[in-house]
Amino acid sequence: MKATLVIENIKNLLTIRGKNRPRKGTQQGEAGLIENGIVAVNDDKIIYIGKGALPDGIEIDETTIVVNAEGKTVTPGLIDPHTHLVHGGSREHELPMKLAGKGYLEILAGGGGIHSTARATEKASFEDLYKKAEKSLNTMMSYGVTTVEAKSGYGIGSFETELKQIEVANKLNRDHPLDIISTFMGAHAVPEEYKGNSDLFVDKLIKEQIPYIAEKNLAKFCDVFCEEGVFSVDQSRRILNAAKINGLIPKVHADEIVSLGGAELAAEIGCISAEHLIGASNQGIEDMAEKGTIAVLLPGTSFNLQKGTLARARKMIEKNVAVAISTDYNPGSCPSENLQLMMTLASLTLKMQPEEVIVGVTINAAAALGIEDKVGSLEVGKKADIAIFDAPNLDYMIYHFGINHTDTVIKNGKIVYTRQGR
Ligand code: IZC
Ligand code: ZN
Repeated sequence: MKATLVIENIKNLLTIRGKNRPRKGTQQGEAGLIENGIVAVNDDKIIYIGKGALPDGIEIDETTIVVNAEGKTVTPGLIDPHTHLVHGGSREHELPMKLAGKGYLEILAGGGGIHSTARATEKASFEDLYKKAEKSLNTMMSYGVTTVEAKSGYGIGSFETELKQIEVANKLNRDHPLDIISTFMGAHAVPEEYKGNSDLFVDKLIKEQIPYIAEKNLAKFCDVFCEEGVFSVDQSRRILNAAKINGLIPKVHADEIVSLGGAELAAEIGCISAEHLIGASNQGIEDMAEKGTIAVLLPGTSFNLQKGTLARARKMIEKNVAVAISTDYNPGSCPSENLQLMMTLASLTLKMQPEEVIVGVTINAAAALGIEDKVGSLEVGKKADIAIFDAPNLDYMIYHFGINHTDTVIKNGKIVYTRQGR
């Protein structure tokens, strides 16, 4: 078979090969390293992966693109499974308040936070939102990311704004080289007019909005901000059950700030993943392990909230919960698109070993999005989504932090990003 693209002389090739399923326990640390590796691609698929030179039967000709990865590290394209990609405005005005001791939930309760982004998102035109999100996607791509999840949730009290956000994400999925997977998060904050009467808003979500999103096939997942003063565990249960009935796959922002029993709820509902989990209880972790709920941890958010609280990644790995890592890119609690930085934070603050981290941003992140059979590892037949980093090994990439190590990004077998001056 003819190769359209070959990456050769790869010092450290992290394949993450193995079964297409989330890695738990000791398997979380199995990154499938091949030294002096080579990868061949035909069109958008991987046709060979191994050591040294190409075998007979894989042909190259003058049209084949050959990339020399001498001294570099190659991984599957990174996957960011939790972002609030599409939004208007920014919230740097919260920084001085935060430094003066005002908490995230306090700012939200005062009509700021998510509400302030909702106002900016409502005002922004489709084109404005598209351009801003496109810029963020380009930044993510430059950090080696090839697939991104994008949540709605800034149309608080305006379903029209929710639809605008989702349509921007879905149009970017069609137009931009990266894959963008949409999540409906209508339950992100309680609209002003429903304050004190939030059950009525939950009714509206269940009876009108979720069925509409599902029927028009606008999103794959449905998420809820289950948090003190936002949506209670009971309300989240109702919303996520409605999502399931309508064919949307449930996810939940669980135990991010206050320990409410969100992890237990995620397991009870059969959510594909539970996100944040900073305050997840022992029981919640056990329940998630039993049900196979993936933990999506967001160490950049813990860093940015500066509360000194962290998700218990080691406990989760020990208990056989598959752990994924994400940016949580959003204008409030984590205004950063840099997944490489989150990899370092996962390692240094959550005490995850580099192999556990790379699994967390590849196959486990893919599994949190239900796409582990197509991406998240480098195997014959899988999509040729590949990142080349200018780092001699994985440990170096995580240890030398705060810079961008990306050399080249390949999406669907095509080079979509090359570092300037390479
Ligand atoms: O805009 O603050 N946690 N939702 C739940 C967010 C963070 C996004 C935001
Ligand atoms: Zn989030």
